[in-house]
Amino acid sequence: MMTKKVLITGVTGQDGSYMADFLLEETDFQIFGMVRRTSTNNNKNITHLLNNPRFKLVTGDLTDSQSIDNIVREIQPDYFINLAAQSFVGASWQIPEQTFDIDAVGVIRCLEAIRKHAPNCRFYNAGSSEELGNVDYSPQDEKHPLKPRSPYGAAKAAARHIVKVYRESYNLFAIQGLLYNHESPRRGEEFVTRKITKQLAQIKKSIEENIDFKPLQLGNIYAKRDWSHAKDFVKGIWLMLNQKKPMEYILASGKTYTVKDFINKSLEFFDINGIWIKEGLEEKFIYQNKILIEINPEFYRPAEVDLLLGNANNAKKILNWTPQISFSDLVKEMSKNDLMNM
Ligand code: NAP
Ligand code: G4F
Repeated sequence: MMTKKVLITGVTGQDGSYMADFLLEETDFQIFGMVRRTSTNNNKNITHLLNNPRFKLVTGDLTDSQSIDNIVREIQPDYFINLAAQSFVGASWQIPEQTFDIDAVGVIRCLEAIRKHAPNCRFYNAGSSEELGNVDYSPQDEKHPLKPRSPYGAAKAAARHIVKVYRESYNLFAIQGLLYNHESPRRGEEFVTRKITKQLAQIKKSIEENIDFKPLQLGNIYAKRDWSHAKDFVKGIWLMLNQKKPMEYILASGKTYTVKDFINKSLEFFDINGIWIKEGLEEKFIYQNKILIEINPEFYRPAEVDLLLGNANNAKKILNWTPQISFSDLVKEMSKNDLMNM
């Protein structure tokens, strides 16, 4: 029997790199990781895979239909896992057109290539709880209406519709999971969780060495998110791709925490016992008479998603999927990793 082939886009990112690790460990499939051309090396999340004979890099870009078309035609993948995106919500107001081009039109480019060259290929697109945005109820389930609040959320919502249209028009196995926030030591450094653990690790080291440091500056620390570990989610994506019928599910922990809860958990790991003072833009965290954390309105968004809390009961019941890593362990792992790499 021919070895199955999996194409993963976004392989240099958090989820793409964990997906490649997972499939190399759990299957004997050949993995193709798509990377885009960059002027400097961007492979830190996949360095450990580069000599693996079952892992091969291919060059393409979601904004370039010819590259996607050529890759699908040449590889003829059995699975196409699209984890590439302009994934930072905050930046999507500055680069709305590029965000839509990559996160929505890019999905059409993938679907067209599959339709023409590999119609039996199973396609997964990375959907997001940001599509739900200004939520009507909590916890949110798969029936919740799409109410995006950011150009990023709107692009992912458009992608969800086009995936459904291609599924129904051409009978493709094409799905878009609806995933709540998931993090790890491989998380990009501008996302709030990694920004917190990385900068608090730096502050901890500065305190120990008695040198000056800049306070950690944040925006809305009362936004609530349903955070999990990315390793748990790549397993859920793979289960979704291997069902009999192309059904779409929510993956979430079912618990929600404020950004401030995340900060407090990380401070606990670093053993920094200070106090929070004042409110609103004046709110600060003080330790030994020094400001460690302060609010900077620059990090507020033009429109905020105040609360996300997912109901993953369908994924639990039908896919037998449950997240294994708790919020507390996630924060500890990220904080420890950043301290060790200081
Ligand atoms: P990430 O770490 O930011 O990775 C994004 C990946 O996309 C990177 O490998 C990046 O390549 C690649 N990429 C960006 N633009 C591209 C383009 N034009 N062509 C080809 N590749 C491109 O994101 P992540 O956290 O792993 O998220 C994976 C997917 O899940 C994304 O679609 C994201 O929107 C979605 N999602 C994430 C979460 C979450 O909480 N993590 C939740 C819901 C949905 P470079 O390295 O070259 O920049
Ligand atoms: O870490 P964030 O930037 O993630 P956000 O916006 O929730 O988006 C992430 O999760 C989505 C799933 O729901 C994904 F689709 C998306 O790709 C991405 O992975 O911000 C989390 C919260 C927001 O409410 C933000 O306003 O933290 C708040 N926040 C407060 N201060 C901050 C900051 N966010 C960032 N990035 N930086 C701050 O200084």
